[in-house]
Amino acid sequence: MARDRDEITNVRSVVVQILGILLCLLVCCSAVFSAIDSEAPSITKVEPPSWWAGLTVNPVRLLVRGKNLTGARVRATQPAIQTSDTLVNRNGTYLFVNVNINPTARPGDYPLILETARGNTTIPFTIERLLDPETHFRGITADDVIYLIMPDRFANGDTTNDIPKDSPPAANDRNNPRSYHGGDLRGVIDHLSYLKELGVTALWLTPWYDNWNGINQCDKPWCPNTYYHGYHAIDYYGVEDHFGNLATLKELIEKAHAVGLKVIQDQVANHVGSHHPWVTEPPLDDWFHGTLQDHLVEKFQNSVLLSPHANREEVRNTLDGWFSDDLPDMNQDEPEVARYEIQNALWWVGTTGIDGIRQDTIQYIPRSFIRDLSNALYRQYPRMWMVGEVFEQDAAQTAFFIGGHTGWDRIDTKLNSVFDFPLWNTSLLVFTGKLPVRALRDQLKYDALYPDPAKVTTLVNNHDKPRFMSLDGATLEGAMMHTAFTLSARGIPQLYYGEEIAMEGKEDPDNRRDFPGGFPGDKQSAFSAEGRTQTEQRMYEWTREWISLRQTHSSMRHGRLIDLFYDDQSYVFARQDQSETVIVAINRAGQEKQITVPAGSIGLRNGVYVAPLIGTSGGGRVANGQATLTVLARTAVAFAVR
Ligand SMILES: [Ca+2]
Ligand SMILES: [Ca+2]
Ligand SMILES: [Ca+2]
Repeated sequence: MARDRDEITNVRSVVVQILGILLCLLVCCSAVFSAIDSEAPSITKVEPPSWWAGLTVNPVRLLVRGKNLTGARVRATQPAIQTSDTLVNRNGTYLFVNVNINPTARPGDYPLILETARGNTTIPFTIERLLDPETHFRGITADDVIYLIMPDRFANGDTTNDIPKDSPPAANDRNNPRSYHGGDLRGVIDHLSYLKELGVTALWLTPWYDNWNGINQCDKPWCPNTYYHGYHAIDYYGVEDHFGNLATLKELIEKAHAVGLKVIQDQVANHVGSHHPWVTEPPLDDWFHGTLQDHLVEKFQNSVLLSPHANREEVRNTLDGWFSDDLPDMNQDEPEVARYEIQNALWWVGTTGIDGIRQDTIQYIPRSFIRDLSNALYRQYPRMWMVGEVFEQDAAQTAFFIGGHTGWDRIDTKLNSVFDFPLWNTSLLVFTGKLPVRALRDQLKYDALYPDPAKVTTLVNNHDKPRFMSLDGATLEGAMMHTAFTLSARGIPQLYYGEEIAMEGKEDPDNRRDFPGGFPGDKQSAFSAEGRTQTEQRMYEWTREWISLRQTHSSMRHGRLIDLFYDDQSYVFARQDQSETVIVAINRAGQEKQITVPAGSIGLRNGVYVAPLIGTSGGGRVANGQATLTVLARTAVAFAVR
């Protein structure tokens, strides 16, 4: 028995040993297989995901994000496209490849095959149908009146997107002015008729790029906060999930176009958000100016960008520094970055059919890149329009950045328009009683600096500054004169949502309150006359009338601006084109004023009658080359010749 037991024990131990070896083999082999598996290439993002046949930019250069891309080759699966010039970054996490598209290629799917020694994978890529250039990409002119909307704060048309899956409740709290409030693209679609009725012709939406859904906690006064405003992109090709998706965006643009409203996209080529995946894994070492650990911090010494005498260090700080130490600054001097951003701009235009671009913080982008971007846009879309945010009170600086002339650096940015912050600021000061009214004329004389002052974009206000009604010294009459002046001066006027109902709001984010009536549970709706208070209705009607006046008088859109009279309390100017003359008179004084203007100097014959088009002020007959106009207290009047 003992021997038997020993034999059994021996047999058992042999079996156990064999099983052990088998198990070991199995474990080792699966480890080897999984090692091969984990080293196979995989991709998570393709930018751009689509392009067009016959475009001026061909080949298009794809940026592919993934893993294990070292040594990758990329080949096309159909003869209509060819690939070339593959470049993979040091970590094998990003691959660049040119895709040359035969101009006769038909729209459809054109997947590419990516191969390495460890395996292969597919890069999805499609060729899209071109949108009709007659009804898209139409550009913006002085015939337009722009209306700025912050989608999160205008109207909530779809409550199902209010809290995305990965977004904590605190990030979506209407009680926190720095949280998402639920407004979206559907909300804009739902209120197109309101905008149409007001008379505006173009909508500028603050950025719709996908932003981070989380909430920042910090010990600064601006925390907790979110990126509801859209200026901190984590995906240059994505639509913010709080706002909708690409299909909703396309629907908005098509529906806006159908009722005669153009759409302007807010693009941010200067920087991305701090949560962008590039921040920890940049596609190239010089993708940004500096790295998360080591970068310049923007000191906002903006005038060094204008001065030919600035030293290199202060210029680099302003151009390359990270905003608030937080926003990774794109390096457009790296050709791959420049190409990526130009394609991105063209992709949004081609994909959605937008009519214009507002370029954020444009002065912190190299001027040579502004020029290259402008050229690429107009080469493909000749009517396309871009306005740059050069947030300066010095007209020399805003004029330096507009296109149509060459700066001391021998660069013409080709930029269509810049916001006229100098005139806006003067107007705010005048109509809150801090400057004499003649300051308007004194500011306008610097139009000498612009190649074509009619191309600047004038603004009533925007989302970065307190609303008129919350300024020190503000009155409803002041707001009305400010709006009338902005809508009748040269340039392309831009309104800001809520100013037309005299909304209040101090510094950001108070100036971004929800539009009344746009959100579930709102007790009052300013979208209809019945819902507006008396003050709101008065401001709304006034704004609508001045827009209408502008739309029905070509001289107010395209005419020369001619000074007729200016003193501490009043300013009178003509807008005149070949077909007509409109005279605009502003009287800030607390009493009615008789103002005599040199009507003969602008070609008005003796005997004609200058009659008010708006308001109840009195006109006058031209005699001896003069006309005496009666302007009531604290108002603006437009007169035409009868
Ligand atoms: Ca919503
Ligand atoms: Ca998001
Ligand atoms: Ca920059």
